[in-house]
Amino acid sequence: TGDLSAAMPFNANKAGEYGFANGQNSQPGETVEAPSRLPAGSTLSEANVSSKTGSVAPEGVNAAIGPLDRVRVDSAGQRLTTNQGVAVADNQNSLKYGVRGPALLEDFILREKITHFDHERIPERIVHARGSAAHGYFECFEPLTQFTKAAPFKEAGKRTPVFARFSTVAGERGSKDTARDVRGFAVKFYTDEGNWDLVGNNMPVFFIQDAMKFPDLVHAVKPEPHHQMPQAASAHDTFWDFVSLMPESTHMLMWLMSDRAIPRSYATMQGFGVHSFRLVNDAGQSVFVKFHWNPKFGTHSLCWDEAVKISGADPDYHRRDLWERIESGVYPEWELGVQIFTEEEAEQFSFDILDATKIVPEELVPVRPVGRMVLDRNPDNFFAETEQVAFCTAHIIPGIDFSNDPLLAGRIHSYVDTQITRLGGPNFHEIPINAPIAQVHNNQRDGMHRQAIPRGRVAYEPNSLAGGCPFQAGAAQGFTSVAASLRSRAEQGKIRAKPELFAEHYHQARLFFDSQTAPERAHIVAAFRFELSKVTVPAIRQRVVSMLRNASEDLAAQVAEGLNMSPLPDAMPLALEIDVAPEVIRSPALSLTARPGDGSIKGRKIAILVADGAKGQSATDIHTALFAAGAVPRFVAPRIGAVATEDRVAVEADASLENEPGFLFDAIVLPDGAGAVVSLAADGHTFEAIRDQYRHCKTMLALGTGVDLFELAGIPATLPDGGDDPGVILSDGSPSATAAFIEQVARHRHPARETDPPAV
Ligand code: HDD
Repeated sequence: TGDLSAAMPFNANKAGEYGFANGQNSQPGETVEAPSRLPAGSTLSEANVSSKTGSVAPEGVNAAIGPLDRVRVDSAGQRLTTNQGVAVADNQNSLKYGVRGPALLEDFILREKITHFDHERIPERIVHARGSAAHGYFECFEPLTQFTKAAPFKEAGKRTPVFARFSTVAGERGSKDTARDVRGFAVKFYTDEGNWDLVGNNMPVFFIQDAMKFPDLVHAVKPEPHHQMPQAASAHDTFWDFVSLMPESTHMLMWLMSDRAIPRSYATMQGFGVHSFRLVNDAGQSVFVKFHWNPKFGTHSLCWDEAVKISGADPDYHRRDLWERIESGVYPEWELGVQIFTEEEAEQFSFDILDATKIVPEELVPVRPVGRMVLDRNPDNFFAETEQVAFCTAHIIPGIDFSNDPLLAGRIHSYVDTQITRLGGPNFHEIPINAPIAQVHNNQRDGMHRQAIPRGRVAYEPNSLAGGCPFQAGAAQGFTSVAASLRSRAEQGKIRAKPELFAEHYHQARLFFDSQTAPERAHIVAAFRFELSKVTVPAIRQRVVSMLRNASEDLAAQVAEGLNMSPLPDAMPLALEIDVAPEVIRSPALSLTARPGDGSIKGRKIAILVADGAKGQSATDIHTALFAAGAVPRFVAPRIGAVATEDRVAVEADASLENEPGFLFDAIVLPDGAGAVVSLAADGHTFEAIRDQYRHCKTMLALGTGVDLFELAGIPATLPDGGDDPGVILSDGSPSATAAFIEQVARHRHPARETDPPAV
């Protein structure tokens, strides 16, 4: 089989291993088309037709697919073999001396299998261990060449393949998705000028200002070392001990205690590059930039009670959501926005743009949309792609550069360094998911797991034996660093210290808190109360409240009250004595209510409760209407399977109240039909589902007699202030009632219903 068509894109002797299955291609000279792996109707092409020139990829082509295709394995129709390609006759029994005799050391098949298994696990990421990822593309809206020569921003419509990974920070690899935590938002751009990793979070600021403190922060938030508790939670003494001694964390704590820390899904959270970076144009001129990802489907969060319950019923809630959205074609999408400002402008700001605990308010520098990212393909294999992907802040390309943010400086070192342990050596860039689509040529050689087979005898430069190749690209094509001046900074020499404005810790914490709506502020208060009530050392609680007094007396007083702390501790002494007046004291852009997205209900999960005696037609009608609106409606009954409907219209429940509890859904529909009401009322899960929906401020629709279930569940007829609750809808099955329901689901929540403690 050695002389297969030279056109085959793989080692012809290994056809089966590389996905050309069924043994069809085992005839010499025969060329067999690989079967398409993509679902019918997919707009993606499997062929990697990118010429790597940077031209616009045709619609539907993802240039990253080709390189990955080379290593895809499809065993359909293939014999089982060892890793050396030796066919295995018996995969059930080890080799023994007689059936009851001892196993033999010579059983290389058993030993290879067990040895490989013994080494299946690699070290999990020290932070962001728990994550989920997807493939997609970034599409540029218009050339940004005035500011940057970076490849993704060169032409309108240009598409750059991406791989994006979302994660929690503190929890281990198997921990729940809905912990209160920061979410990682890391994007690898496979540009035609090399890989660019934008390794951000769903919050635009960070806990600390200097990488020197990162190991301390992580040790404080991780499970406590003596008993390894709690998992995936910041609600414990060591975390609050540390942050209360680090007042620079106050701003980040506001974000962490807000609903931002419990996103509804990865598709509905913002992302931020956090640091100030630089954009550099062809002329070598640079500006500062902050990166923002804004989700098309809006920025939406869970509420705490909901997050806690979900973590029990579906610890994979976010992973599943991302997977299912992509499988069902509701592709997660974000707009990339940039805030661009010059060094001169930055010098006038009341805060230091090198300080990662500060935002640049959107009211000060507007966010300019420059492109969009669409995630449209799930990975084939979690380990090979999601686990082995290595994001590194050091991975930048011509046109992007760093700022002097001291947190970023440490990161530039840390990520490459950690991959060497995690992925077993310096060749992690050759793992397919990490390999650039741009060509790689250098004189780096050898190391663990080297894949490339460099030809020739030259591995040095300068050389004459290889004609001087690979040759230096020169400043016109190659990466050059911005000649960043340290203008207006006095010559200080080597120093371990911070710029003066880094010592102002509270203005932006106040800005965040004051810019929230009343329900959002209430959630922040409740989160502080919850977290600090888990802290066992009273002095730590006191210290946090004394710190909060500097940000907001209102917040501090409410938290203290929630903790039965009286009198209030003195405010923590300020680190910065001079008064710097902030430019912006209210930023509506910081409230989730400012980010409804496209106003659609695409991707929302809606439970349509059904039971024997339900009016099947009305349940089916609402199912059809919700599906048409892009939502994910599911029939949920006391038991899965066929429902004996009153009108004999076929309804099949694909979920039960037991396996998909109500809080997993964004909204609920109660069925028409007196029989169904009786059946559902006999199952306590029904009332749990209805009360959770109400408590979590979700939209609820009762069809016809379904309204009786509201009453039986004790759902209040009005809002606490006596007004009508727009999120509780009674329907006669008319299109207008359905439209009203869809409109209210799109609003996500109805917080006017909320009381603390909850009434229902
Ligand atoms: Fe980090 C992983 C984001 C500060 C050191 N970080 C990691 C990931 C994200 C972030 C999204 C997961 C990437 C993936 O999906 O594989 N980290 C941030 C942000 C920070 C930040 C937005 C502040 C602005 N990180 C930070 C500092 C250091 C690190 C200051 C060290 C000095 N981060 C790491 C790491 C990780 C990591 C230890 C763990 C696994 C990995 O890198 O690949 O190197």
